[in-house]
Amino acid sequence: MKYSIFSLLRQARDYHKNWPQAWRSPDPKPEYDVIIIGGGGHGLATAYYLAKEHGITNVAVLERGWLGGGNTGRNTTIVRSNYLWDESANLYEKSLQLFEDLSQDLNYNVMFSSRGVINLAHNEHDLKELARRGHACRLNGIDYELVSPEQIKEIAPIINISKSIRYPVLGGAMQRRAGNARHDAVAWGYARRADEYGIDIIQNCEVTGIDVANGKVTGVQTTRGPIKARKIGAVPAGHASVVGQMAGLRLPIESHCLQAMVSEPIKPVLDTVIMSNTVHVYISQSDKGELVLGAGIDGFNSYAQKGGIDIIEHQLEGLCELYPIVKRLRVMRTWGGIVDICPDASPIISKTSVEGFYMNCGWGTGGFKATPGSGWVFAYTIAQERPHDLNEAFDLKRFETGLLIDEHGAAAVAH
Ligand code: FAD
Ligand code: PYC
Repeated sequence: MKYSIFSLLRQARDYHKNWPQAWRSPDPKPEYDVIIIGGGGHGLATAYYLAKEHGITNVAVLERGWLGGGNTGRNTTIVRSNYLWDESANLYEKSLQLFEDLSQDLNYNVMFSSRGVINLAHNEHDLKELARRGHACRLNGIDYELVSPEQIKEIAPIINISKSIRYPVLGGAMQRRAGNARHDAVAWGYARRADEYGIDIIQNCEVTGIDVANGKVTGVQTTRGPIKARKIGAVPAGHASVVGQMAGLRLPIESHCLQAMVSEPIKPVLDTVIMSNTVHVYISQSDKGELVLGAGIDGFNSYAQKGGIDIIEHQLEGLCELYPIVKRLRVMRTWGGIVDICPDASPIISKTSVEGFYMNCGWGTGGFKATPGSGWVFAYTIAQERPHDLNEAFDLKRFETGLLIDEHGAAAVAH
């Protein structure tokens, strides 16, 4: 749909009356080829790639709330692929490459901005870890270069590189192709294109049970009645253990709250993203001018989208020291989302012991950047009934074989 400037002004005057819906709001059909549980970015991307790459369109996405109301709409929008191990580097790099063309592919502006992401080093260990990760990334063809404190100051003048602060900046590493994308636009873009393929996106429809007969899925129980399905892909970030249990699975996942906050909007002062594992803080500036300020996870397990004030206090202490400008700003709002974390800080994208039941979860604090890649490989896995090379290592079996993919260092916020 194209709008002229006059029609946009007319719509504004008329309070956006009569705008066409970006996607339909259908009632559930009695039966689908594939049901996707979870209408976050990953679930919607999976539905889109099922249709686009595999021609499977008799699909429903069931969302218990509203699209993007989970972690999709709560994250701090950082996109990068600077992971340590080959398996992760390849998967996150596929995702970054999909992000680079996503606005064109979806015909929807997801506002991907490759403004660069810098990881800070505050001690000798950090410097060595970043050097090692830089080498590993470059061996995988991923850009990630070491930068000095002076170079960082030139890129981001608001940073304090004094040697006398508690955690001085000794250096860092930068992925220049990394950056941000607009989180809700990613969900809406996938939803709109999935809808155009005829996929049913059904909001306010919670899955309350998974029907299994003779070791095979047959459908789901929902707050809008039972629905039959040949295959079910569960992408319920924050509630993976709960949904897994409905199919009799016990997953190696812990759920924690992860908090973030934004300041009042100010003029442009920062056009990159800076993260610090050691101090548990990160910062970027949104298009609206707000400083987006992140923290580490809350230590206790929880399903409440609300965290402890001590984390925010700790986060602000670190931020004020590293970026003194923050002291003069008002905080506009804080929020939390529930992140599901595996013991190796890597996701699960896998077939399960129940035939026809597939799980995509455990993205922890870092799944937004993976949205396109995750949807792409999960659609392949569901359609072909086997993993793609890119997600084979992320199978549930790794918790039996011990072939874990330890990405705690790359996960960016502490767990
Ligand atoms: P969600 O959007 O949470 O989608 C899952 C959906 O499943 C939800 O909408 C939920 O309602 C639905 N659901 C659950 N159970 C059921 C059920 N029984 N029936 C029906 N529907 C159900 N990652 C990054 O890469 N970069 C970042 O900068 C970043 N920052 C973050 C900051 C914060 C504060 C938080 C909380 C997370 C951050 N993340 C980041 C992580 C990222 O947000 C998640 O890993 C990612 O969004 C998870 O995938 P999703 O988008 O599909 O999840
Ligand atoms: O994975 O880059 C990331 C991230 C940043 C903040 C939370 N997660």
